[in-house]
Amino acid sequence: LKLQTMNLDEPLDVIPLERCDHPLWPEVERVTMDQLYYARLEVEDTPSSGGGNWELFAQDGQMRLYKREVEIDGLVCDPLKAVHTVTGVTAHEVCHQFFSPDVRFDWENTLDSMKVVENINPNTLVLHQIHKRVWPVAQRDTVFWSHIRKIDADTLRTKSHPNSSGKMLPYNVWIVCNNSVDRPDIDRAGCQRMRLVVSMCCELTIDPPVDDVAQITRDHLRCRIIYCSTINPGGWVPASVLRTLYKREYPKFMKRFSQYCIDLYKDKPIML
Ligand code: 6CM
Repeated sequence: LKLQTMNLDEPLDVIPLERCDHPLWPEVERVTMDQLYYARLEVEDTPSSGGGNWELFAQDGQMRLYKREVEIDGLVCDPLKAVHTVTGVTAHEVCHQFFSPDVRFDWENTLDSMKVVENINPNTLVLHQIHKRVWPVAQRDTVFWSHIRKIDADTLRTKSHPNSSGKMLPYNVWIVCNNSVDRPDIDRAGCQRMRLVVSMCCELTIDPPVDDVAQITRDHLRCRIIYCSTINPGGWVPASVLRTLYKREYPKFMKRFSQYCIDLYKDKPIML
């Protein structure tokens, strides 16, 4: 097991893992890679914000949540970035739980229903979700593709100064990317359709480093979870209702979901 250092702030070249003829595939590739790059930028370095424009709105131990206040056509579409570091789980395990529809209701509590409407390939699904109604606004639904992939350390290459930041290269990185898709054919069931771009990017570090993978125990696993979300509510919602909801629900989600993963895997073999 070779652990190196790299500059995590440089753009990344990532080799596509598989080919697929589905018409959505070029978008899946592009958005997933964009989200990987965006997630791994430190909050101070996000170019679209002019740098350092994130507002820290919640903090608890290792967990930090930031937002930028953005309104489009009068609708709150605040980008959110949540960063948490947990021990005892791998990037693969955390992303697997976030991706897998089979366990969605074990940790997700904003949903009334979820249906897989298309299997693009084993790593890519299209889902229709109906979210719990929030008073006093119309109920929302979403239709989005969801894609999971592993980014090997070898496929993460920097353009220059690979060791300049002195950060340890993760053992591996996994990402799940969810992105809305236009599907007017899917019945809204009386809901207003929201649009979302969501990613969960997980960086696994082996700490302390070991010479042989066989020596790794759960005590060596340090997983940095970076969750990014931008939701367009798609129709009228009072700004204060939405911002209050996000401020309350996102920290709860980050804590609940990460603890769910830790508890689930604590006595199981490690899935690197
Ligand atoms: O990312 C999360 N869950 C994924 C799997 O379900 C998926 C869903 C994203 C939707 C996020 C919606 C957030 C707001 C939900 C409130 C209920 C709707 C009211 C709308 C009023 C306009 O990516 C975890 C989502 C955690 C949310 C706290």
